[in-house]
Amino acid sequence: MDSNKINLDVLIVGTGFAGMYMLYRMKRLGLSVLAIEAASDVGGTWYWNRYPGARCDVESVEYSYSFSEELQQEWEWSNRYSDQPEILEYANHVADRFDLRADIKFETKVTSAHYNSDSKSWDVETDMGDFYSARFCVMATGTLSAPNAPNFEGLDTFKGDWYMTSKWPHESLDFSDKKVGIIGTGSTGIQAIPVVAEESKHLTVFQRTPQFTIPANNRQLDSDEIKNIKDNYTEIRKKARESRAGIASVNIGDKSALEVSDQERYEKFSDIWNGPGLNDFVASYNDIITNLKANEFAGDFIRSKILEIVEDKEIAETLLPEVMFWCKRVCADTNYYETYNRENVELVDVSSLPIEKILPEGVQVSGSVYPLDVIIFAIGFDAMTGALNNINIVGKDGIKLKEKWNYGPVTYLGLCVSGFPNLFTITGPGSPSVLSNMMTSIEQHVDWISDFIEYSIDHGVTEIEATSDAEIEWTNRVEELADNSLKSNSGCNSWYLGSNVPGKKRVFMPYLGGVGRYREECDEIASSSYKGFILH
Ligand code: NA7
Repeated sequence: MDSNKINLDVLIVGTGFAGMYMLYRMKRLGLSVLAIEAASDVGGTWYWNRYPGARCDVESVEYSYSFSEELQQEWEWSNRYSDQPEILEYANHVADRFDLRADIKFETKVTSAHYNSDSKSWDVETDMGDFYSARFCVMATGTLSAPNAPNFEGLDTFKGDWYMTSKWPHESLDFSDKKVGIIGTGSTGIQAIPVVAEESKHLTVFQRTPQFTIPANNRQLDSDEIKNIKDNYTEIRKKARESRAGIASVNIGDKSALEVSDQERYEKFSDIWNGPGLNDFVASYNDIITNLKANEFAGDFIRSKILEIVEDKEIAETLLPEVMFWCKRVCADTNYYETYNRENVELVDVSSLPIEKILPEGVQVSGSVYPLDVIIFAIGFDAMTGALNNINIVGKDGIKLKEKWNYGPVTYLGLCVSGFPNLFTITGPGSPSVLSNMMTSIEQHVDWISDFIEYSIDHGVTEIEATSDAEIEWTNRVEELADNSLKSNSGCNSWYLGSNVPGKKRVFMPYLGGVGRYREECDEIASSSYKGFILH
């Protein structure tokens, strides 16, 4: 094995937006670096999730790299929220523009990574039989990249075709003469349902938990708007980096929802519903996500919209979310509730009576069979830890990361783990990650990791490791923030808590303090010669 081993300074796992930027930074440092990617091309999430209607719900001008002024000036987004093909085109453009592909090994999965305490490096193996020894290993494996496989009794007997939204085929599919069923009404299902309804003969939606969704109000960007953004990019990016969610365009209200009249609140919610939409809605008042009453106002407004939009009273009632607003990730949609007014769309409530089994001819719920030619599974991901745990990561003294995280992930800053030296996790659990504009958080993590690697090289440091004390203190802080939030305390289930994966320990995984505050904490640690780390 050793004779075939390739030595590297840095090995990166994954080439979504995190891995691509990490690769760019490492190349600029002149290090020997390789990125390993399971897909046949770059793009991560945007490579895999090609389902109809896939679209970003952070505005494209902000869901884009800021590290290159030339790149942000030359790239032209067509829409306020670009669709998956355009975002993937952007990822490809970046790969070409910065000549990244030469240092990426595609169609290869990293299967294991063992820390070698003698060489102070990571021994990494792939499913293609490659062996690498890398001083630093950077996990850019994504936070929503390990899909939950459909585990329904009888699926193997189904006579039609079935697809997972997260592994959508590359060829186009024609549903025009098909009876299609979609299982799952999270962000993915809510984006896919209106489009599949238009493209299919009949659509049956199997809904377990109704979700809150707010119109995306997507539209084309005009040239004046684009010019204005490009002229002001420096300010926009700065504001995003200092904000709570990593988005500059969100205007956080300075009032409590409790201090205004019902009429004023209704008008404000209506304006946001018809205008900026999702992210501004969450930020409309300063206590929507902290005060139960304020939160109820937001939830009640959306419930009233559902009753107003959906013509059939019974269907409307079935669509009303009972959970707290913002407990699950709030979705952004295009014509979602309106879709239930179509004659070819049927809604099946599988909350109290779950899907029993899949038969050759369709799906059975409570003894009734829904005949289908196609089933689409939009049933979510093993979020934040799934992709990391799918790799056999073994640290010092044979500790396995998966076992260390049996009771929930413990990290220092969501970036490093004690017992796993020279290993970094981009947007890992314990960082703002999925609660923010991923681009803002990815760039911040990559910059911080790159600076740390450069520092260690400049200072002759060969091993860096988070201390156990720093890790415990950080993990407790993440937990405290969660304990003080409605998001983890309202009794609802969400993938943030891991409660969508059977057997997964229920722990609120992301850091809730906001990206601005988080960045300050990371910067302070870096400027104090990396407090909380042991450097050898
Ligand atoms: P989500 O948000 O986890 O949604 C998955 C959906 O699938 C959700 O409605 C689930 O219902 C439903 N589900 C899961 N298992 C079943 C079974 N067995 N039967 C019926 N329904 C089921 O995943 P998404 O892909 O939509 O979104 C993930 C994130 O990706 C999104 O938030 C963005 O950040 C991008 P449940 O709510 O668990 O009752």
